[in-house]
Amino acid sequence: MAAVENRTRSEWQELDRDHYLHPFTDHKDLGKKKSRIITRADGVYIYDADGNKILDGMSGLWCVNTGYGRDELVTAIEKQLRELPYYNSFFQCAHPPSIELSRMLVEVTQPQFNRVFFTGSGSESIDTIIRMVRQYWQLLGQPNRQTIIARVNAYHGSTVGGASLGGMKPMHGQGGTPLAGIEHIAQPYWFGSDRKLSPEEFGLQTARELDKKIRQLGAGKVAAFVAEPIQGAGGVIIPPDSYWPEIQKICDEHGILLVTDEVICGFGRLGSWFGADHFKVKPDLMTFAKGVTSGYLPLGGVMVGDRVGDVLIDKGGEFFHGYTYSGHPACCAAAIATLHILKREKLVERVRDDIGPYLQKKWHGLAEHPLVGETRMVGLIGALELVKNKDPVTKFGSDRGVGTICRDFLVNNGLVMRAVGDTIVVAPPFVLTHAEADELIEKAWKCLDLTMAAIKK
Ligand code: PXG
Repeated sequence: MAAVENRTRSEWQELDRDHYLHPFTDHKDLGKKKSRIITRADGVYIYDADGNKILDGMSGLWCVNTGYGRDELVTAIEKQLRELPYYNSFFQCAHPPSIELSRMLVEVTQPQFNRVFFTGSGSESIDTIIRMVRQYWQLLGQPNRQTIIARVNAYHGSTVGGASLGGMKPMHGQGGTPLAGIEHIAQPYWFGSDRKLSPEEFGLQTARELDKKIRQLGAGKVAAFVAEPIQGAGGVIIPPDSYWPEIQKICDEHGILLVTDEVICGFGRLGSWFGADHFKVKPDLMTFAKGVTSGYLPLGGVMVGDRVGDVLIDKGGEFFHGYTYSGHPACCAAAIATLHILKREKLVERVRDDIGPYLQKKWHGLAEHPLVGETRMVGLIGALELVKNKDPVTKFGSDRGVGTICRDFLVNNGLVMRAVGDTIVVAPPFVLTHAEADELIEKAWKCLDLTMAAIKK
């Protein structure tokens, strides 16, 4: 075996196959196909061990929002590592980066948010939510309010709490999840319905499932409703405009806490600082991760609104919860630098007013392709639906794996997008130029053609 710096692609692949267990992966299958080894990245491009240049239409995994190769982030992290690489925030300690980041997060979030709890990931943030909302009602003398309502096909992470709250059926079959006291209602996926209702009617109908579920369980039993503003991993499900206002109304009527999971939508993805801002709802709590550091280092957290924060602090005593890496100084330094970049380069505004609308227009042009049944996009997060027939809409059988065929053509032609069943999703970095957007669309069109030819065979 060659020294690390001289290893060939196939040597890396063999070591990978023998020793590395990947997340969400069928290893028998991977052993046959072998991993694509990514060795470096710059701007919106990643490069593999064979030197192929690939446009990263997924920002890593919905996170490298300010793009690769940012010296400013590396310098900020390095400076912090030299000064104070680690210290904890337990036992009455704190350090400048975690305090400064808290202040900055309060500044970019809605006025009810004055406090933040740091974690290391989106999943840990969701676990924090589960414990925090249940503790809140306990402290208010309503210990029966413990049930949390989430949605079918939601993704909230992979810890026991995250897998339970998420609505991914295959995950629930493994490892004893879901936890007790978690309920799921339908998702606002209009294209996935029989489309007999208008999107607006369908949005109202699915939102009212929350009301129905609360009444069925008994309002005194329900602690919170948790949802992604736009479902990401579930296939970029953009709810009809009628959906979120109705959800807010129902939460208010029953007095239950509203939690938005902003792990993907937060920090500008929709062209607003948070998904809640875009949909004009007022959450009591928000989870975040990913884009807060542009993915350069792992950091997550929970924005705690005053309704919950005041009770936890005034009545709560010690909240027996926290992680070794809560508020890790280097991760906080990465987040501070990311926020400075987002503000200085006005990237949130750029997604809203410039590259967002530019890519959206071209993306909707893909709807002309015979294989595309629907296109949708908000800010820089979008999806297209591959269908067998457009009118009337007929889907491929899930056994045909058309989405995966298309995804493979895309990657082999220099563009990363993800397949969620037969839905192709996209979420490029905010620094995507117009020329790079053109390249993305050209490659997408070409691979739709290749997919069509392949499935006709
Ligand atoms: N909430 C949401 C909304 C997410 O998208 C998590 C929580 C969990 O975050 P961590 O940091 O614990 O992974 C996520 C993560 C995919 C994919 O295939 C999406 C995620 C993670 C892995 C894969 O789209 N989202």
